[in-house]
Amino acid sequence: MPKKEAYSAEKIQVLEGLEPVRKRPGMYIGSTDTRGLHHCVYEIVDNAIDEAMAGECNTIIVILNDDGSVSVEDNGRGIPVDIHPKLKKPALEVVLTTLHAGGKFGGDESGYKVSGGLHGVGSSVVNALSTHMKAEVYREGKIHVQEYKRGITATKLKVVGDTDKRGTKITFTPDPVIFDTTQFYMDTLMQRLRQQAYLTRGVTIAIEDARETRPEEDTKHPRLYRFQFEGGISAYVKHLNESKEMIGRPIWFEKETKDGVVEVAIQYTKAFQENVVSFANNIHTAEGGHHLTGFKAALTRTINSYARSQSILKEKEDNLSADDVREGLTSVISVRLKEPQFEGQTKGKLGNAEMKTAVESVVNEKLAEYLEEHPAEAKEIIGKCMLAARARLAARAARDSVIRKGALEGMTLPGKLADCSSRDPSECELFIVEGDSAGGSAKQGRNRDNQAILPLRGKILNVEQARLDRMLNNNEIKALIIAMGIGIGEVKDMEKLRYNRIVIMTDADVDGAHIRTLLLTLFFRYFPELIEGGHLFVAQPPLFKLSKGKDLRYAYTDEEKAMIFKEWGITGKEEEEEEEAVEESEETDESAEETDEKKPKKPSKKVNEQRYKGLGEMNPDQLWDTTMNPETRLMLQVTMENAEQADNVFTTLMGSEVAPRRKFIQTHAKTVKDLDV
Ligand code: TSJ
Repeated sequence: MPKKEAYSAEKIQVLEGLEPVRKRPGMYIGSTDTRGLHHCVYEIVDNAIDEAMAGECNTIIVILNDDGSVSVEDNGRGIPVDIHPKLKKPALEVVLTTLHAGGKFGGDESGYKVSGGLHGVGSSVVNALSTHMKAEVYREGKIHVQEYKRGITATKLKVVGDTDKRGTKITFTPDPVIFDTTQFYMDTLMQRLRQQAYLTRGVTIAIEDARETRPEEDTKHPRLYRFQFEGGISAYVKHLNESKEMIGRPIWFEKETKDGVVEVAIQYTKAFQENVVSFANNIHTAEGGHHLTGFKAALTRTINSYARSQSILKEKEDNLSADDVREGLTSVISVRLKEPQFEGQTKGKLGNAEMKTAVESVVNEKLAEYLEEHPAEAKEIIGKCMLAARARLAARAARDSVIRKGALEGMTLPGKLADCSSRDPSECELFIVEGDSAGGSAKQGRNRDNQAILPLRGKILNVEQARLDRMLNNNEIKALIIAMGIGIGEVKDMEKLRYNRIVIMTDADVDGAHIRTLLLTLFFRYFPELIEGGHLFVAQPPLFKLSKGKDLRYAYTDEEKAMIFKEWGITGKEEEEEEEAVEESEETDESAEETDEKKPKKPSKKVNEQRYKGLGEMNPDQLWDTTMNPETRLMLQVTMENAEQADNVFTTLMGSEVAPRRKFIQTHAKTVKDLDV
């Protein structure tokens, strides 16, 4: 076959190779929403991380460019540029224009440890979904450049100069025809990059925001972040436990088995929550899998056999259960294997059965060794597990008494409930309101026909102090369950739901966020049907009341406040002065607010700002206008994903600098549904 023809034949094959990606992008990157968009960055970064895991680079930088493109650069060997013997094209071009070509071109099966091609096969997919991609390879003293448009080679591979650098730089511009949005968020990217930095000990991963105009959410971030953790997953565990009382230092071990490398870091805390995070080839396995099963089995076995060998656990006593030995435990399990199989609904479950044995044997051996060598710490850990066992038995007895058939039956509606007059569930709403004073405002401000109010005192519901199952015994929670009408456990009956919408309404502060998480967790564990049925909502009260003369406005975020001020022609400096003036007036004349509301204000161009510190500060009319009136309110519908996140302790995988509320709102902002249209 003449050479030229062979080349064009290849070319057609490649074109066919990427065409399905543009036709059905969701099949390749999961979705074309903001998640899919960010996924593109991860796909590219994964390639650089593979290079780092091969021990060939130590720095990766991600840059959000001002023109909407993203650059990812490493200081590795540089993607090979020599001509691929079969395809007769530069290896670089094959990698970026052929489906599933990533890492495979070397034909190198040298193993999981170097991990070339473990993942990151998606670089061509990203190329196909980019209006433009540019690859720069610094290799053997030369700068090699090639460009592509929508996955199609646009320029021949060229040498454009000399360099003493080594590495690969990929710059791509996501195609707005494919993606619903092409706006990148630092928060989202940082979260993942930080996680990857923990998983690849010692490697520096930096991100720079070089955009002139950033999304509002990002303006509070510095423009440059650098993640580097010498402690690897031990540092990760420490980070996850930052706010908790820890028992000893993180225990860390790593071992290579015939099936792959197993790395585990664990640390007990005095808290009750369990937080086990697992990864396979740096990919978060949210649904667990065999590696996790192996870990749990080994943990239970090793702790029990140590406790018995030391006679801490007496002969006649039962073994500690798997739940007991995981209470208060934080751990990160990271395995690397040759051919990972991801299963489950969200492909977040490791399907390789051999990893159970691999992890199990490593943890059995290394943990036993550790306990033997650290008897004081071991004693404290066992003590904690025994405490959990005792609490479990007590809690089960208590819960059984609540859940037992009929326990809630015959109980009258709680006295604290201000019910609505309608008995048609389809139009009824139940507001769960934090605090009695806010409850009072809500009762006065509501539409009595179809809105019921149940005030809850949040303070007594501290999830760190009380186990969730014990919470069911709490009178506040009992009142809620009775009010909803559906019962619990075996006697649960969704047909009896008394309100079509159940709305959690808490203060916009840390305590409020805490109570909200707790309620979400409760709903997630015991009433998932309510969430699945779309019955659960979170109210969004405003943060500020702003007025200028007669113009009264509410702002739900700091950014919105700034925008309203801007609209009113107030520059930053003036605004500051005004704020000071306002603060003074707030302190000296607190009742001015109320009277102002009722009488028309005197014409004044004075700008007034009130920051709501809690729902209780709002008078009934304000609460109605801003938060409860179906015509004007903003409510977020809770999805199972949201609730599960709350359940997983939403600080997981997040930096401590991000306030819980902020994170919560962000994750929800994407699922806002306009409920009342
Ligand atoms: F694939 C990609 F374009 F998305 C991409 C690849 C993006 C980025 C930011 C980096 C990389 C990448 C690939 N960095 N380093 C490498 N290394 C190799 O491709 C490579 C180099 C040399 C050898 C060898 O055996 O000599 C093998 C490989 C896999």
